[in-house]
Order: sequence, then C-alpha cells, then structure tokens
Amino acid sequence: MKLSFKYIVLGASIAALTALALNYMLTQKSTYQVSQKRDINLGVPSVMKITDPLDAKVILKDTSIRKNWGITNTKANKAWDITLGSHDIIVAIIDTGIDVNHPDLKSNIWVNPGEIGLDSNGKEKAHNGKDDDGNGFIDDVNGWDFVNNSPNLKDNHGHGTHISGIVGANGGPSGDGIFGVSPKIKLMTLKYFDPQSRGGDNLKNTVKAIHYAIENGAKIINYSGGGLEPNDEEFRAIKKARDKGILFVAAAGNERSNSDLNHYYPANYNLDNIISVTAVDSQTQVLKTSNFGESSVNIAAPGEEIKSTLPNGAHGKMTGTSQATAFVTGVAALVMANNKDFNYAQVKNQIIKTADEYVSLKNKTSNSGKLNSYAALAIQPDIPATGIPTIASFPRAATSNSQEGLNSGNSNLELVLKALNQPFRQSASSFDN
Ligand SMILES: [Ca+2]
Ligand SMILES: [Ca+2]
Repeated sequence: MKLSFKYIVLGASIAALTALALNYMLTQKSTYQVSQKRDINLGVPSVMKITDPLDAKVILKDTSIRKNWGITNTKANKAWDITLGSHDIIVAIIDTGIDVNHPDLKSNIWVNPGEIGLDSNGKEKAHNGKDDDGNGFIDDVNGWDFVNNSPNLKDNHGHGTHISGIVGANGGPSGDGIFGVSPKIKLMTLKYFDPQSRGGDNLKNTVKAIHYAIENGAKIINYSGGGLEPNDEEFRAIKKARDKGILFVAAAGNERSNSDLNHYYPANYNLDNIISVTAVDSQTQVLKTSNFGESSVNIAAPGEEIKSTLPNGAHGKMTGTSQATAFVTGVAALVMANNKDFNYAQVKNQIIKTADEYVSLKNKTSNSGKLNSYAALAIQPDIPATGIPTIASFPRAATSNSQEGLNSGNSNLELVLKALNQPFRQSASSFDN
C-alpha cells in the first residue's frame, strides 16, 4: 500500500510539474502574441450586458438608464451648471467604431466639412467615391475604418459605441436617453480594432488613426486600448500629437498589475500629453482587474458596470479602465470648452490637481486622486503656460461666454439637463455611493 501511495504521489508530482511547464509555455506564448499588438481593454467581459436592441425603445423610457453612477460620483451633472461642453471640441475615439446613428450620439458625431454637400457634378460628396478634401481618404464623412480601409464605421463589437456614450452622449432628440460627461462635443470615429478581422494589425492601425486625428482637427484622443510592448512609430505619433497641442487620454490597462513595474503602452510612454487612467468602483477601490502605479498612472475614474450606449440604439453596461478613460476624456472636453486658451498641459494639470484625494488610492495613482468633474471646472487654474503649444485653433466666435452650453444651441437638451440636475442631486444617495 505504501509503495503504491508513493507512486501515486510521484505520478501526481510529475503530472503537476508537466502542467506547470505547459502553463508556463502557454503564458509565454500568449504574452508574446499580445505584445505584438494593441487590444481593447475589456475588464470583465462577463459583466457586459447588451440590451436587446428590440427593447431599446422601451428601455429608453426607463429613467434608470440615466443612472450612470459615474456621472454623479464625479459630479459631472454639477459641472453642467458651468458648461455642457462645445461642438468646437473634436474628440477622436480610436476604438471599434461607433454606431453613428445611435439616437443618443447622432448629433454629436463629427462630420468632415470637406466631404459633405455637392461636388461640381451635383453629386453628394459623401458618396461620390472621391477624396473631395484631399486628405487621402475617400468619402470619410465621420472618420475612417483602418482595419477594413473603409469609410463604413460600423461598430461590430460594442466597445467603441460604449466609450463614446460615456464621453459625449446627449440624451437623444427627446432627452430620454443616456447622457455622457460632455453632452456637447464632436466625436470623430476611428476604427483600429475589428473582432471579425483575423490577422489585422491593430498596432499599425492605431498609429494610422493617431495621424488621422492629428491631421483632421482632433483636440483630444481617447485610446482605451494597449499592449505590453512599446513601439517607436506609436511613440512618435503621440509625440507629434503633443507638438500639435493634442491631449492623449489612455487606459492604464486591465492586466491586474503595477504599471510602474510592468509597463503598458501607450499609457506608459514618457510624454506629457498622455493622461493614464485607472478604474475604481463606487467605493473608490481600484478594480482588481485594473493596472495602477504611483508614478505611471495619473488619475482614477469610475469604471465598474458603467451604463452607456451600445450599437443598434441599445444600452448596456461594461467594466474596465476603458470606461474610466472615457470619463477623463469627457472632463478634458468640458475643461477645454470652458477655457479656450488652455494648452494640453493646462488641461491635464487642471484635471489632476483638482482630483479628490482618497486614502484607498494611495500608491495607486500619482496623487491618490479620483476625477472630480465639477472641481476641474470650478476651481481657478494656477498653472502658467510657457513654451507649450496651445490648443486654441478652434473657433472662438460662437461665444466667448463660459456658460456657452446653457446659452445657445439645443434648448431641448438644456432644459432636460437642467431638470435632470435636480433629481440627480436630491436622490444622489440612492446611487451616488
Ligand atoms: Ca477625404
Ligand atoms: Ca467624397
């Protein structure tokens, strides 16, 4: 009996060692594969709840869809008393595409002015098969799909539409949809990731998309993806964006690790126009899946079970640093709308300096801070700007009033938001915890 028990133990040990070795090899292989590309950050895919598109109309009437806890948690609804944002602020969403016809997003989708209207033959520039504005892309009305080399921006994943809604959904034409952080904005759609495309070069597409954003007027780039290895072309593209005064908001990543030790790119590049964002839950605890880092991660923002827009007019929840990144992008757009002479460094500093300090974020972000949308707008900036390119190439003629959002444009939206603000404040404790 003793002998056979020994054999069993020995056999089990050999099996365990073999399994460990195999596991190691697989891990190495998978790390190698991941390191060669850029992936979108899906924190916990299992919590992704896609609303049946057929139910969308019913769901839209459900006021609970407005209860994106991150909006009240970061005081974005209070920030709307100061500004709703501006349609002059173009934000490039480099992601899986956007449902540009989603009712909550449609009027905030960027339109390339050089690809609309009629050409000299009386044909619609949008569909005439010509590169009317000479930017190298044919019929790029709302952006470009770099995976399929096409102006068709269909989001066949959901991630890009979800991110866009957090950044800048505007409640839809009747105001009963979802609201993002900056309800007035222009979202440029740049697709670098397609789940149905095998062998696509996500990294190369990312670089192309960054260049498109730079050349076509984006003031902020939202990048909720990343990978484990740096890339020189990507670094140079983001540096070029910096030289053009563009802010680059990047997800810290969902590798469950310390980014000070295990780098994640592009968030970890040493470029001062990058804001690296980690995700917290409603108790301001960094999510178990999220990367963190005292010197490499700038700020924390809500990222757990965030309600937002999904393709085909739907709504649903997603979790991860991607979602947190979108909150910071939205606030950056509000700060830019409210301070049109700010350069990227001032916008970044304003957001980081006005963050709320939490003990739970000690050693997790550079200043133990969580995003405070209202403070980023309300607190007087104290940062002198010298030698840094300003962002101010967008027109200022529309209005120089910092209350622009409340004084012009979509009155329906403004009324809804004003009404929405009160219930948000009064009942905040029910979901702002
Ligand atoms: Ca074009
Ligand atoms: Ca055209």
